[in-house]
Amino acid sequence: MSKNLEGRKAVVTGGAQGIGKAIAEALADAGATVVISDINGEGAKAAAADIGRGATGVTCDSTDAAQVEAMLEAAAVDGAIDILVNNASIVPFIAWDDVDLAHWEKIITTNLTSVFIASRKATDMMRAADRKGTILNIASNSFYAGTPNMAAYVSAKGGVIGFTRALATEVGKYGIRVNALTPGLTESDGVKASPHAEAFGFVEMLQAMPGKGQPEDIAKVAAFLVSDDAGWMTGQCVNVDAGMIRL
Ligand code: NAD
Ligand code: 4PL
Repeated sequence: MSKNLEGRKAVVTGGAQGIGKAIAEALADAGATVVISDINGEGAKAAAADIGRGATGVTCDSTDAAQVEAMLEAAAVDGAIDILVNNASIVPFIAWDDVDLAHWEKIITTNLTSVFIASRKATDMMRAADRKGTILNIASNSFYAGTPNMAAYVSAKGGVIGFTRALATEVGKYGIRVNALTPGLTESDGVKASPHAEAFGFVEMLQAMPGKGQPEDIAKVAAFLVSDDAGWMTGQCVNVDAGMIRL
């Protein structure tokens, strides 16, 4: 991996484990200084220690605007960060008959409103500091597939893709890029510990290529999208799922 993120300051939300941790590691490999922000602060600190290379971990609930604003202020170098990866999410497995308003609101808040909160603050800071930063939002290919047992989640991820397109339009004039990435089913810590783990056989059948998606498979594409090599890409949603969905 080339050191194409040398000198960049990055924040990865929900990076204590799973795909977020792999993204944090890939950005650090590419030379970025990474802040892992997670509601699980102990996990964030442990992940940062694992990754090394100046990575740090902080406790931050992505749904709490005051916490997110303070976290981004603390992470800023000369007034802004360079890279924000909105990865923190709840990945529920819930039968449609059990989806009530409380579940719906919790998932929309955690998986969609959190993306607005961090993006609002990060782009305001980038503009004030005249920084051509970039945001990457982690959505899901379940938006395309309408995957069962996660109706609120699928809806939130669709919102994330819509917001990615809208925000790219709003901040493009400042040189700020905003993209999304849709992983397919991936063997993250969260998925391994959930009923989703039982879906790999079925999902592999739908993929063009065999195999279980790994956090590193997602992280490599994430590192590209936040690099200058993707400098002419914004408002895009890149699907990374061994060809399960062929857009
Ligand atoms: P995971 O459950 O392994 O990790 C999620 C992390 O987010 C955890 O460390 C958790 O503490 C943190 N988090 C949850 N709520 C938070 C909050 N309010 N504030 C801060 N941090 C919070 O998840 P994963 O499987 O690695 O998923 C990472 C991302 O990838 C998510 O956006 C998920 O929707 C997406 N995704 C995952 C898969 C998959 O199959 N694993 C597929 C498509 C998309
Ligand atoms: C295809 O985002 O995209 C299960 C669990 N299966 O979280 C996901 C697929 C899951 C997905 C996802």
